[in-house]
Amino acid sequence: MLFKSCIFLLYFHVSVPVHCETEHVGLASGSESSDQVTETGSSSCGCDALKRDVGVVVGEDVSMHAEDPAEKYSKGANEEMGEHSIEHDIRSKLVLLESSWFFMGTDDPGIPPDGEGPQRRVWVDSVYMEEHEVTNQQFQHFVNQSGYVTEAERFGDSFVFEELLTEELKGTISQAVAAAPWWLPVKGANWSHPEGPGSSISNRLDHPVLHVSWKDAQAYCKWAKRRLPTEAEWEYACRGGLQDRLYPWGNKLLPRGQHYANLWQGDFPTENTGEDGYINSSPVMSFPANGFGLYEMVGNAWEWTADWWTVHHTPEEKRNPTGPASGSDRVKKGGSYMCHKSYCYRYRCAARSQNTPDSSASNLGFRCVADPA
Ligand SMILES: *[C@@H]1O[C@H](CO)[C@@H](O)[C@H](O)[C@H]1NC(C)=O
Ligand SMILES: *[C@@H]1O[C@H](CO)[C@@H](O)[C@H](O)[C@H]1NC(C)=O
Ligand SMILES: [Ca+2]
Ligand SMILES: [Ca+2]
Repeated sequence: MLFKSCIFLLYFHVSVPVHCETEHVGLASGSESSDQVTETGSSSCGCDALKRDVGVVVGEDVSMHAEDPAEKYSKGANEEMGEHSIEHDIRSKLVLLESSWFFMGTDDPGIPPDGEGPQRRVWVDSVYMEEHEVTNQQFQHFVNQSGYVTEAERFGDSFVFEELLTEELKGTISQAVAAAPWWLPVKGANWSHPEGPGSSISNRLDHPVLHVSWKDAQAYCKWAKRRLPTEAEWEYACRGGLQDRLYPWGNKLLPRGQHYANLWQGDFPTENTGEDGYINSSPVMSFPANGFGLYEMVGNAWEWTADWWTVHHTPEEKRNPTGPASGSDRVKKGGSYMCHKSYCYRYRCAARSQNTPDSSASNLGFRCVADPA
């Protein structure tokens, strides 16, 4: 049985389309390993008429550590960037991504209404990318130095996945998102208290910072003398030098039976087996790096990009595209630890989703890039 939900969150007086996802209930057994999904149905938010029939690539199809990623770190760039009077530099190491053409998007979209296609030739200039998602500790360093207050802190709440909350806390929350009851607006949830009052990040300083809005991410990157990646830069980075592959490591979700990303195993949203080792976020660099030496490009935390959201893309080749000049939502990429194929097949490099810039949630973070000096 298939059905679909498009979720609109009421964030103050703004109606925020947070998810527009296909529910696929009653997966045939073995479908998880077949890498095939066919989605049909309709809804009110433009995500109707989903059809998909992706061929499976079998066999070992892994391209990781093609060469030692460490060779790609630019010592020079990392040191140079460190000069900007940021003492005790705990910003992420940067990995050099050489300028190149690559194929962005796909002609075989997993979720067509998301604007994953068409596949198009895109040039990106050389850029340095942080090797992992910005961590709680790094964000804490930024807050300590700058006194920055995040939007979730100013608003007084943020969205938390209900399975992470105690029954006691859940009992105090009446408002929920109709079509996505697993998202609860929790008063006092913020980056340093990810599940609200009583929770803390003290035992997850090396996890991605969460509950940060697009503006918060911008502020961190600016402070770090860096910036958010464009969607094109992010996708080029995700692909790790591979062409036409679903994931940063190839086409097979579980090469040699191994997990290459922190995703969801089990029946969403009620059963999370944590087969990959984590039911929540994981420490950064817990899973193998891609061919460029970048970690968790898919899974763990969704990552904000600089671009405004649109689902319309020209098939013509472009150089350093930056997305539309304006919009209401920003693009996020990579999926999160909450993504399961049955409802959020978005842990692919071509996949994309969006949120209003002031949105924050317990599965959304970011990383920055730096331009060559
Ligand atoms: C930030 O400040 C707090 C309180 O002084 C301190 O406990 C924490 O270690 C600091 N974090 C970083 C990353 O400097
Ligand atoms: C962050 O959340 C904690 C716990 O709910 C709360 O006590 C604190 O005031 C919040 N931070 C800010 C700056 O609002
Ligand atoms: Ca997991
Ligand atoms: Ca990620």
